[in-house]
Amino acid sequence: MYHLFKSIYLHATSKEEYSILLLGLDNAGKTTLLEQIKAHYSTHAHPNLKTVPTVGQNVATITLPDLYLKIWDVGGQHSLRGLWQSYYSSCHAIVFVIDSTDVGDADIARLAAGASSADEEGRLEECRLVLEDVLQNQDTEGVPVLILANKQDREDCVEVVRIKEGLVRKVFEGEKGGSVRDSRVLPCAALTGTGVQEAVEWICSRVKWNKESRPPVMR
Ligand code: G3D
Ligand code: MG
Repeated sequence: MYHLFKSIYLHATSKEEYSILLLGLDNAGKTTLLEQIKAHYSTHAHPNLKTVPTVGQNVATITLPDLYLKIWDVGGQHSLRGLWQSYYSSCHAIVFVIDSTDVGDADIARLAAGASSADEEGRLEECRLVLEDVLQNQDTEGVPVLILANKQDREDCVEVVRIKEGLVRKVFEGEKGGSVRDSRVLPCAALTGTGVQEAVEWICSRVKWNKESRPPVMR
């Protein structure tokens, strides 16, 4: 009887926990985004916006009314990207952060037209290859992917619609786009916090939607 009551109690007091992986090139704004999310969902924290290049990982768990999100910010430098795949099989959603000031509007137009990328100014080609690599990995199959066009507060940013049409759609619909999955492109400015709540809301709805194929951990 004790065990029955204990398991009923534990069931009633526990919540689902989902792991979210923040990916993207170095300097895209992943750590800033994590700090904004932490500040937004706790009552007395101010975001620590003085980020330094991430070596290793930052992790934070935020508490929402009906679930926990455990968010992993793993370094985006080239040398650290090899570590990403060890997180794929246990994550419930991926957030891929793009620096909208470092992909070049003219470069996107060239990519959309199928031209070569020889004279790019930004990191569009690197960003495309890295995103393709994430989508192609079999451990990310079926995982919802949110693409965040970050730094939309800057005047020199490329608009979200251009990133969506010229880069993301091309990658997702290309032969290296991987399996069919839930995906969305949203604008955001991690530094000011604009778009952060919308991003978290999208993630929550999609991990719940996908929970039969990627069940949460109960905490
Ligand atoms: P990373 O973790 O993806 O490597 P960081 O990136 O979060 O460390 O951010 C890299 C730089 O981009 C930081 O500037 C940070 O302030 C800036 N940044 C991040 N998000 C935004 C944004 O939405 N808008 C603007 N304008 N800047 C942003 P520094 O100068 O510290 O290198
Ligand atoms: Mg970082």
